[in-house]
Amino acid sequence: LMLETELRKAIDEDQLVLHYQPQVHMASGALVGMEALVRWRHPEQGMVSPGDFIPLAEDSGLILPIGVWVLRTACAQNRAWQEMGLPPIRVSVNISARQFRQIELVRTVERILAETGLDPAWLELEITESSIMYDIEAVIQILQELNAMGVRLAIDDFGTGYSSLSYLKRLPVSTLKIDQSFVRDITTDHNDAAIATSVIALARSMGLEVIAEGVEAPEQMAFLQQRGCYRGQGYYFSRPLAVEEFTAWYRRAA
Ligand code: G
Ligand code: G
Ligand code: MN
Ligand code: NA
Repeated sequence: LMLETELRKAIDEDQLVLHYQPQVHMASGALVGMEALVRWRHPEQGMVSPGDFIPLAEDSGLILPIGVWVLRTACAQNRAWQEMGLPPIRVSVNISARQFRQIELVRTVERILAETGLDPAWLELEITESSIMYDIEAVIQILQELNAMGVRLAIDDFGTGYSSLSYLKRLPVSTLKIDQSFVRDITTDHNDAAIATSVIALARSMGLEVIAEGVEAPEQMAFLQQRGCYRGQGYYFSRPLAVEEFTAWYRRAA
């Protein structure tokens, strides 16, 4: 309960920050996008990772104001980079299950895009399989409205949830993200290799983009490219970076 009170304060007192992790075209190293990842700059405990407060934020409902803050900050930052003359790329924002259960999400996204002046094409929302499956019919409607607005939609951690493949054709998503748990041992574990290969083939045959997460080594990158996955995100390219560091990276790679 104390943590909840502190988290409430964190929102009001500007203790949350976003870091950005590059997403690259692996062959050329060109920057193609970035994922916004929230951190809590706690006055005593230092940087707290989202794994340690997002679950609490979900349970308490604080994820709703946090989610609005994350969306607004990421969209405003992306617009600011464009205004600096950097070539436009997409920013991906994680949306939790609880946010997705609310039809207000559509209006919130619309309002934030209008406020920040960001073109919807430069925003991607990452949703997990479990949040899709929670209430599939309601989610499809929300996704269709976001898609009609021109916002891109990605399924995060693909392959780790319980989604039935038959739903995939009904979802207006444009990207599948191969979960890092399959990438970690991709060159040594036959099952992980088979799953990653299948996800790539599925994405390609359905005309979806595919990106691998958690790429840490050149062998993993080579394996993915050989099977037709050309985009990657992971420590091999860069960790998530604070705004200033990311700006320097952006200038170099774009
Ligand atoms: O950055 P890190 O690997 O520590 O993130 C841990 C988890 O927190 C990941 O599953 C990531 O998707 C989630 N996460 C990071 N930022 C956000 C955010 O802004 N909103 C939500 N809902 N989840 C986030
Ligand atoms: O659940 P989601 O896919 O949004 O989580 C992304 C998380 O993965 C972030 O917290 C980020 O810090 C972490 N991450 C990013 N790149 C790598 C990597 O190469 N290896 C590992 N182990 N984690 C990574
Ligand atoms: Mn993600
Ligand atoms: Na993921």
